[in-house]
Amino acid sequence: MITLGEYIVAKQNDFPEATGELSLLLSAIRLATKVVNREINKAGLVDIIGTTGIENIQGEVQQKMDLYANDTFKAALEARGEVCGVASEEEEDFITFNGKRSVNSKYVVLMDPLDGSSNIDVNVSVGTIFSIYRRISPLGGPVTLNDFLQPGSRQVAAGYVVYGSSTMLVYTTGHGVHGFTCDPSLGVFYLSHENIQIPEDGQIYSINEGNYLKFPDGVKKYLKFCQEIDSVSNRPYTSRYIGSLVSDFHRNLLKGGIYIYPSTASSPQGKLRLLYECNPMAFLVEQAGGSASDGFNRIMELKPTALHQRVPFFCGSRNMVADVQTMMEKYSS
Ligand code: P6P
Repeated sequence: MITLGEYIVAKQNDFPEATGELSLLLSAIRLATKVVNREINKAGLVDIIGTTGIENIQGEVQQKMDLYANDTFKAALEARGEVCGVASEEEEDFITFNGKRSVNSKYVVLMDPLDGSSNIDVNVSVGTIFSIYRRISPLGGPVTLNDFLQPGSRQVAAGYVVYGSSTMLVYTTGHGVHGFTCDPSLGVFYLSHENIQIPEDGQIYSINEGNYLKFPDGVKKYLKFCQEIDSVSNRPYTSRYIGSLVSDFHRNLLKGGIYIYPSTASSPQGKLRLLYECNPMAFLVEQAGGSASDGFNRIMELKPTALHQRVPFFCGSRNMVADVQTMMEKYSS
């Protein structure tokens, strides 16, 4: 039984050039995860569920837990001094850390501190998503927006925490995808899923079919393909949609499947954010042997133009993403 901390250090020792800063950064995320996990597990008993009545930059009402998680991750990242700046779904602009160590650190973090938080009130699992880059501005100088607007292919690390029936942290530093499960009696994350690989074919599709009439024709064609009866290709597939990206992604990562949040007539760029939802999930799924696209292009090759930009998202088993991309190209109006 190896702990997350032991694993991070062991993997760091595999790379002589590693300075340990990324290891300390990942440890800061580990600490914040434990604090947030504790609060989520007692949500409903204390006055921490429900909404703040405040809208975030997205125009979505902030949940009390959104702000708690955001503040907890920011504090943990600032305290460790390994990060010079953070961008968050809950912050309109990026945050600069001005501590002595922070200004000379080489990493920036982008995060969705609590994705799917509206599910907390009804005890449905939620998650944290993070993405780590090396800054491109000079060490010691001011953090700039361009430090955050890097294509996903330049990520140094990415991961998520799923606060579900058990709490798991899953991350990659570009050398495979590894999952750690929290032992609540000790508050320790133990390695439970080393080198996760997503099946190249799956039988699960995850999409909000309530928006069917607003979907592009290529998505409509793909959904009908999923529902056809064909024993050779194990169709009809199974529809599973929790309404929590991290939970749907995690299940599909382990079992095979595809998650789709496409553009719709009312949301031409879809709903999910490129920088702190799609890019980290794309890094993880590619490291696990899957793929992630906007329906036409590889997600991690998109050049970001704004912190909170949205992008259509097709992510999961390689052959399933290829199938829907073929239909998107064939039927794109
Ligand atoms: P809809 C949660 O708000 C989220 O960002 C993802 O976690 C989830 O997959 C999606 O939105 C659900 O959106 O429009 O289907 O309710």
